[in-house]
Amino acid sequence: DGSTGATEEAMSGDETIAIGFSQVGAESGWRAANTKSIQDTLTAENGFDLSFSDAQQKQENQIQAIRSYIAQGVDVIAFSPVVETGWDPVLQEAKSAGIPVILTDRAVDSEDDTLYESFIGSDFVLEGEMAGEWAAEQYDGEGYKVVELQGTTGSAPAIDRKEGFGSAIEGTDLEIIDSQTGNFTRTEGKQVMEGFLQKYDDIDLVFAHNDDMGLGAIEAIEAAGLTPGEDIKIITIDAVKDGMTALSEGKINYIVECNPLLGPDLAEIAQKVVAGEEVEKRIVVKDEAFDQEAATEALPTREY
Ligand code: GYE
Repeated sequence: DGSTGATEEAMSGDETIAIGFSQVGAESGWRAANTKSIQDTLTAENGFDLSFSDAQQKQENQIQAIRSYIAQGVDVIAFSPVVETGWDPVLQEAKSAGIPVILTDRAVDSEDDTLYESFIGSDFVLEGEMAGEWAAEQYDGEGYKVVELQGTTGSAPAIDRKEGFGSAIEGTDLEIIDSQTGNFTRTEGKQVMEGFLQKYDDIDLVFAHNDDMGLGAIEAIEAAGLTPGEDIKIITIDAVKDGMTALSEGKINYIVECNPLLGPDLAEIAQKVVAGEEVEKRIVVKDEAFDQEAATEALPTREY
């Protein structure tokens, strides 16, 4: 009857979770897929009222967004920190306001782990190690020169992927002859690779911290009259559609996956946190790796 319906409506109204999400930016295909996953999951239909903001890869914009979510009095704040350090003051403000914080994708470097409830994301060190192990297998007995395109300086994936790769090739004949940031974008990846190609004529392999920078490197290599995937091998991380397409065409040689579909885990953890339930402090997303054949097979059903 009518009154029951009204009660149900009032109840579901009460349960709507106001969530503020501060995204890193729109720097890559991975980021676009991550944003879509979050926006498609944190919907009114699923009981969320989402405020979303894009920080354009600037920490000050993220701090400002988090402060405005605190002022709005949302039920929960989630964000993907562009860099690792410098978050304690604003996280302390959220804590004082009684608003729980969930980290997605990237970690913060803080000694106080009571400043957030949970961190959902991939193990970037492991991704770097997987990339390094594959690179080490490419060694042809003649010394092997590697250039590295790093992600955004100070970001968790750039720090951890560099570390993982470095430790996996330690003690091998692979040598990282140069390493610079391309800020996770195609444009900067291309620019940095152009510089490397002018400086060195003996590059064997490019390790790019994401697909987009690898795709930029392909453009630079082709413009220099070389064949990507043959004259210079390329390994990247992410496995988004454009990267997987280049892999299936043989322009990239190997990709370690980083799953961007974090929306469903975030929704679940946010519901639990708001309901006062215990949640796991660290939720590790599992990743695979692809060679040309596996990419060709996976592409038709790939979601992102
Ligand atoms: O690899 C890159 C994006 O934080 C895991 O950020 C993410 C990284 C991803 O720009 O493409």
